[in-house]
Amino acid sequence: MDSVTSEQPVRSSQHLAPTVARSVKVLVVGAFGVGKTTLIGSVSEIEPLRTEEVITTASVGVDPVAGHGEKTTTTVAMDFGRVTVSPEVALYLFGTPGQRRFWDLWAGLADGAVGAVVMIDTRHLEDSFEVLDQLELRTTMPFAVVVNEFPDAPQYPVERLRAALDLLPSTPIVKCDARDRTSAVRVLVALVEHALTFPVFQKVLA
Ligand SMILES: Nc1nc2c(ncn2[C@@H]2O[C@H](COP(=O)(O)OP(=O)(O)OP(=O)(O)O)[C@@H](O)[C@H]2O)c(=O)[nH]1
Ligand SMILES: [Mg+2]
Repeated sequence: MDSVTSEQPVRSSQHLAPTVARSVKVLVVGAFGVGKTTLIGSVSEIEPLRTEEVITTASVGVDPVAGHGEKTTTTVAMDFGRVTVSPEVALYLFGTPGQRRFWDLWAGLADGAVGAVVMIDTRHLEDSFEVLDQLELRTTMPFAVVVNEFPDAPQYPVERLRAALDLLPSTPIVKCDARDRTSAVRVLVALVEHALTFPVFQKVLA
Protein backbone atom coordinates (compact mmCIF):
# COMPACT_ATOMS: atom_id res chain seq x y z
CA MET A 1 0.00 0.00 0.00
CA ASP A 2 2.82 2.37 -0.66
CA SER A 3 2.07 3.49 -4.17
CA VAL A 4 0.13 6.58 -3.09
CA THR A 5 2.06 9.81 -3.15
CA SER A 6 1.48 13.08 -1.33
CA GLU A 7 0.86 14.94 -4.56
CA GLN A 8 -2.59 16.22 -5.32
CA PRO A 9 -4.59 13.47 -6.99
CA VAL A 10 -4.62 13.51 -10.77
CA ARG A 11 -8.29 14.14 -11.40
CA SER A 12 -8.02 13.20 -15.06
CA SER A 13 -7.42 9.61 -14.02
CA GLN A 14 -10.98 8.51 -14.78
CA HIS A 15 -10.06 4.92 -15.55
CA LEU A 16 -8.88 2.31 -13.14
CA ALA A 17 -5.34 1.06 -13.61
CA PRO A 18 -5.44 -2.31 -15.39
CA THR A 19 -3.60 -3.90 -12.44
CA VAL A 20 -6.51 -3.20 -10.05
CA ALA A 21 -8.08 -6.52 -9.17
CA ARG A 22 -10.13 -5.50 -6.10
CA SER A 23 -12.55 -2.62 -5.78
CA VAL A 24 -13.88 -2.15 -2.28
CA LYS A 25 -16.46 0.15 -0.86
CA VAL A 26 -15.65 2.28 2.17
CA LEU A 27 -18.08 4.46 4.11
CA VAL A 28 -17.04 7.83 5.53
CA VAL A 29 -19.30 8.84 8.42
CA GLY A 30 -19.24 11.49 11.10
CA ALA A 31 -21.21 14.25 12.70
CA PHE A 32 -22.01 17.56 11.07
CA GLY A 33 -18.97 19.43 9.78
CA VAL A 34 -16.22 17.03 10.87
CA GLY A 35 -14.60 17.08 7.41
CA LYS A 36 -16.04 14.10 5.51
CA THR A 37 -16.48 15.96 2.21
CA THR A 38 -13.03 17.50 2.63
CA LEU A 39 -11.36 14.11 3.17
CA ILE A 40 -12.97 12.54 0.11
CA GLY A 41 -12.08 15.59 -1.98
CA SER A 42 -8.44 15.39 -0.82
CA VAL A 43 -7.90 11.79 -1.81
CA SER A 44 -10.14 11.20 -4.79
CA GLU A 45 -8.41 10.65 -8.09
CA ILE A 46 -11.67 11.20 -9.95
CA GLU A 47 -13.59 14.45 -9.68
CA PRO A 48 -15.52 13.80 -6.46
CA LEU A 49 -19.28 13.74 -6.62
CA ARG A 50 -20.70 16.14 -4.06
CA THR A 51 -24.23 17.01 -3.04
CA GLU A 52 -23.63 20.25 -1.16
CA GLU A 53 -26.45 22.64 -0.42
CA VAL A 54 -26.26 26.03 1.20
CA ILE A 55 -27.20 25.94 4.86
CA THR A 56 -30.34 28.02 5.26
CA THR A 57 -31.66 29.82 8.30
CA ALA A 58 -34.28 27.06 8.46
CA SER A 59 -31.50 24.87 9.85
CA VAL A 60 -31.05 27.01 12.91
CA GLY A 61 -32.43 25.18 15.90
CA VAL A 62 -32.81 21.97 13.83
CA ASP A 63 -29.24 21.25 12.82
CA PRO A 64 -26.12 21.81 14.91
CA VAL A 65 -24.79 24.65 12.79
CA ALA A 66 -23.67 26.79 15.71
CA GLY A 67 -19.98 26.54 16.56
CA HIS A 68 -18.95 25.57 13.04
CA GLY A 69 -17.40 28.83 12.01
CA GLU A 70 -17.70 29.85 8.42
CA LYS A 71 -19.28 26.64 7.20
CA THR A 72 -21.93 27.62 4.65
CA THR A 73 -22.81 24.35 2.89
CA THR A 74 -23.67 20.83 3.97
CA THR A 75 -23.92 17.42 2.31
CA VAL A 76 -27.55 16.48 1.69
CA ALA A 77 -27.20 13.06 0.03
CA MET A 78 -23.66 11.71 -0.34
CA ASP A 79 -20.07 12.26 -1.38
CA PHE A 80 -18.35 9.87 -3.74
CA GLY A 81 -14.74 9.43 -4.72
CA ARG A 82 -12.15 6.84 -5.65
CA VAL A 83 -8.57 6.24 -4.59
CA THR A 84 -6.20 3.50 -5.68
CA VAL A 85 -4.22 2.53 -2.57
CA SER A 86 -2.02 -0.16 -4.12
CA PRO A 87 -1.51 -1.40 -7.68
CA GLU A 88 -4.23 -4.01 -7.02
CA VAL A 89 -6.72 -2.29 -4.70
CA ALA A 90 -9.03 0.66 -5.35
CA LEU A 91 -11.31 2.09 -2.70
CA TYR A 92 -14.67 3.60 -3.57
CA LEU A 93 -15.49 6.16 -0.90
CA PHE A 94 -19.07 6.95 0.04
CA GLY A 95 -19.49 9.90 2.39
CA THR A 96 -22.68 10.25 4.40
CA PRO A 97 -24.47 13.49 5.31
CA GLY A 98 -23.64 14.68 8.82
CA GLN A 99 -27.01 16.10 9.71
CA ARG A 100 -29.26 13.79 11.70
CA ARG A 101 -32.29 14.25 9.48
CA PHE A 102 -30.42 12.49 6.64
CA TRP A 103 -29.16 9.52 8.64
CA ASP A 104 -31.73 7.16 7.14
CA LEU A 105 -29.59 7.29 4.00
CA TRP A 106 -26.83 5.43 5.83
CA ALA A 107 -28.40 2.01 5.36
CA GLY A 108 -28.34 2.25 1.57
CA LEU A 109 -24.89 3.80 1.47
CA ALA A 110 -23.48 1.15 3.81
CA ASP A 111 -24.70 -1.76 1.71
CA GLY A 112 -21.68 -3.79 0.58
CA ALA A 113 -19.11 -1.61 2.35
CA VAL A 114 -16.12 -3.43 3.87
CA GLY A 115 -15.50 -0.80 6.51
CA ALA A 116 -16.04 2.73 7.69
CA VAL A 117 -14.00 5.74 8.60
CA VAL A 118 -15.61 7.56 11.54
CA MET A 119 -14.40 11.13 11.58
CA ILE A 120 -14.46 13.10 14.81
CA ASP A 121 -13.81 16.69 15.82
CA THR A 122 -12.67 17.05 19.44
CA ARG A 123 -14.35 20.47 19.65
CA HIS A 124 -17.68 18.64 19.39
CA LEU A 125 -16.84 15.22 20.80
CA GLU A 126 -20.36 14.74 22.19
CA ASP A 127 -21.71 14.69 18.59
CA SER A 128 -19.65 11.56 17.92
CA PHE A 129 -21.33 9.37 20.53
CA GLU A 130 -24.53 9.26 18.55
CA VAL A 131 -22.69 8.65 15.29
CA LEU A 132 -20.86 5.65 16.75
CA ASP A 133 -24.13 4.33 18.22
CA GLN A 134 -25.85 4.65 14.86
CA LEU A 135 -23.01 2.94 13.03
CA GLU A 136 -23.07 0.01 15.42
CA LEU A 137 -26.87 -0.14 15.28
CA ARG A 138 -27.18 0.03 11.49
CA THR A 139 -24.11 -1.95 10.39
CA THR A 140 -21.64 -4.58 11.58
CA MET A 141 -18.64 -3.39 9.61
CA PRO A 142 -15.19 -2.72 11.09
CA PHE A 143 -14.29 0.93 11.46
CA ALA A 144 -11.36 3.20 12.20
CA VAL A 145 -11.78 6.44 14.14
CA VAL A 146 -10.18 9.49 12.61
CA VAL A 147 -9.50 12.64 14.57
CA ASN A 148 -9.62 15.53 12.10
CA GLU A 149 -7.29 17.99 13.79
CA PHE A 150 -8.70 21.49 13.42
CA PRO A 151 -6.21 24.13 14.63
CA ASP A 152 -8.37 25.29 17.54
CA ALA A 153 -9.43 21.78 18.62
CA PRO A 154 -8.37 20.39 22.00
CA GLN A 155 -5.74 17.68 21.72
CA TYR A 156 -6.20 14.48 23.71
CA PRO A 157 -3.97 11.42 23.97
CA VAL A 158 -5.33 8.58 21.88
CA GLU A 159 -6.01 6.38 24.90
CA ARG A 160 -8.12 9.10 26.51
CA LEU A 161 -10.19 9.34 23.37
CA ARG A 162 -10.53 5.55 23.34
CA ALA A 163 -11.91 5.62 26.87
CA ALA A 164 -14.19 8.61 26.22
CA LEU A 165 -15.66 7.04 23.08
CA ASP A 166 -15.75 3.55 24.64
CA LEU A 167 -13.83 1.99 21.75
CA LEU A 168 -12.38 -1.51 21.67
CA PRO A 169 -8.60 -1.78 22.14
CA SER A 170 -8.35 -3.04 18.56
CA THR A 171 -10.15 -0.09 16.95
CA PRO A 172 -7.58 2.12 15.19
CA ILE A 173 -7.57 5.79 16.16
CA VAL A 174 -5.68 7.91 13.65
CA LYS A 175 -5.08 11.65 13.70
CA CYS A 176 -5.26 13.48 10.40
CA ASP A 177 -5.63 16.71 8.51
CA ALA A 178 -8.43 15.96 6.08
CA ARG A 179 -7.14 18.62 3.70
CA ASP A 180 -3.81 16.85 3.26
CA ARG A 181 -3.75 13.95 0.82
CA THR A 182 -0.97 11.96 2.47
CA SER A 183 -2.63 12.26 5.84
CA ALA A 184 -6.03 11.28 4.47
CA VAL A 185 -4.64 8.27 2.61
CA ARG A 186 -2.92 7.09 5.81
CA VAL A 187 -6.34 6.98 7.41
CA LEU A 188 -7.73 4.79 4.64
CA VAL A 189 -4.77 2.44 4.77
CA ALA A 190 -5.25 2.07 8.55
CA LEU A 191 -8.88 1.16 7.95
CA VAL A 192 -8.06 -1.42 5.28
CA GLU A 193 -5.39 -3.00 7.47
CA HIS A 194 -7.89 -3.18 10.33
CA ALA A 195 -10.62 -4.66 8.11
CA LEU A 196 -8.14 -7.31 6.99
CA THR A 197 -8.03 -8.67 10.56
CA PHE A 198 -11.71 -9.65 10.14
CA PRO A 199 -11.85 -13.07 8.42
CA VAL A 200 -15.04 -12.10 6.57
CA PHE A 201 -13.17 -9.30 4.81
CA GLN A 202 -9.91 -11.12 4.14
CA LYS A 203 -11.27 -12.70 0.99
CA VAL A 204 -12.61 -9.41 -0.32
CA LEU A 205 -9.44 -7.46 0.33
CA ALA A 206 -6.70 -10.04 -0.16
N1 LIG B 1 -8.50 23.68 9.56
C1 LIG B 1 -9.10 22.64 9.04
N2 LIG B 1 -10.28 22.81 8.42
C2 LIG B 1 -10.89 21.73 7.89
C3 LIG B 1 -10.32 20.46 7.96
N3 LIG B 1 -11.16 19.58 7.38
C4 LIG B 1 -12.24 20.28 6.96
N4 LIG B 1 -12.06 21.59 7.25
C5 LIG B 1 -13.03 22.67 7.00
O1 LIG B 1 -14.13 22.39 7.84
C6 LIG B 1 -15.36 22.63 7.17
C7 LIG B 1 -16.23 21.40 7.21
O2 LIG B 1 -15.78 20.48 6.30
P1 LIG B 1 -16.73 19.51 5.45
O3 LIG B 1 -15.78 18.65 4.70
O4 LIG B 1 -17.77 20.22 4.71
O5 LIG B 1 -17.44 18.68 6.60
P2 LIG B 1 -18.52 17.52 6.45
O6 LIG B 1 -18.26 16.54 7.52
O7 LIG B 1 -18.56 17.00 5.06
O8 LIG B 1 -19.86 18.33 6.76
P3 LIG B 1 -21.39 17.84 6.56
O9 LIG B 1 -21.49 17.13 5.28
O10 LIG B 1 -22.17 19.13 6.55
O11 LIG B 1 -21.71 17.02 7.75
C8 LIG B 1 -14.99 23.12 5.78
O12 LIG B 1 -15.06 24.51 5.79
C9 LIG B 1 -13.56 22.64 5.58
O13 LIG B 1 -12.81 23.50 4.75
C10 LIG B 1 -9.04 20.31 8.60
O14 LIG B 1 -8.46 19.23 8.69
N5 LIG B 1 -8.48 21.43 9.12
MG1 LIG C 1 -20.12 16.82 3.82
